[in-house]
Amino acid sequence: MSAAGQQARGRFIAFEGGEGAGKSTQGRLLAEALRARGLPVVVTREPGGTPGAEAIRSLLLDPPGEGWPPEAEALLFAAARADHVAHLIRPALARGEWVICDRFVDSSRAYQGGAGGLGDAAITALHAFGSAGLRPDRVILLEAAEAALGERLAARGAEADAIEGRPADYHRAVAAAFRSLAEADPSGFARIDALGTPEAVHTRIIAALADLLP
Ligand code: Z5A
Repeated sequence: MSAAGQQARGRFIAFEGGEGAGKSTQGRLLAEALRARGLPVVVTREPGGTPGAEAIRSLLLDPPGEGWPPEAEALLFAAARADHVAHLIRPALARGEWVICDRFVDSSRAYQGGAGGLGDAAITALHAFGSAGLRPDRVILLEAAEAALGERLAARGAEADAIEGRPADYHRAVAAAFRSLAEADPSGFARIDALGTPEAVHTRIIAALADLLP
């Protein structure tokens, strides 16, 4: 509680990057580090994080029928996010908790808006309507060369979902879109080299969050 007796708003950190960049691993390590400092932490993910959004996740990653047209896909991501923001993220922030989210709206901007060709204006308009334009306090963008991430994913050996299974050109366009989003907003994004041991990457992330840490 602040001196005025008001609960301070928590911090909202989103992890972004291509598949296999280490977002889940680094989200877990960050949560452990914050809890060790006595901070309350919620770890969540997109698409998903609430029962409604997890139901939409299944529709997106294992689509029934012939797959979603790009506009429907963007609407489903925005609908899942609206539920997640309303039922989990905003309440946790209002309680003064730190929210660590594996992907958020910048994934929609990079995948559906950039690689999918819908454009940034359409995605930000959906986000303004669905989630009142909520932005993370900082986006941690994990970046690495395509070949290095490919080796990681091959070692993990999991089956690709409907979006992971798209061609290499699509994933290259996603990486380029993330780069331009970060270049356009250098104080909102921290670009982190995702290569090295998980502990080495974690150290870089803590340094990139130093100004937000109590
Ligand atoms: N998507 C979208 O299109 N639009 C949106 O708005 C949103 C999402 C929100 C979600 O899939 C898909 O939805 C995703 C984008 C799209 N598709 N793609 N591509 P997901 O959540 O199931 O998948 P993901 O976000 O791509 O996560 P991932 O593949 O699990 O990757 P990750 O979380 O970044 O990595 P990880 O699980 O922490 O690590 C991957 C492997 O590497 C694992 O075996 C680790 O043990 C290993 N690892 C991690 N760190 C290291 C280091 N430092 N060294 C070596 N090995 C490591």
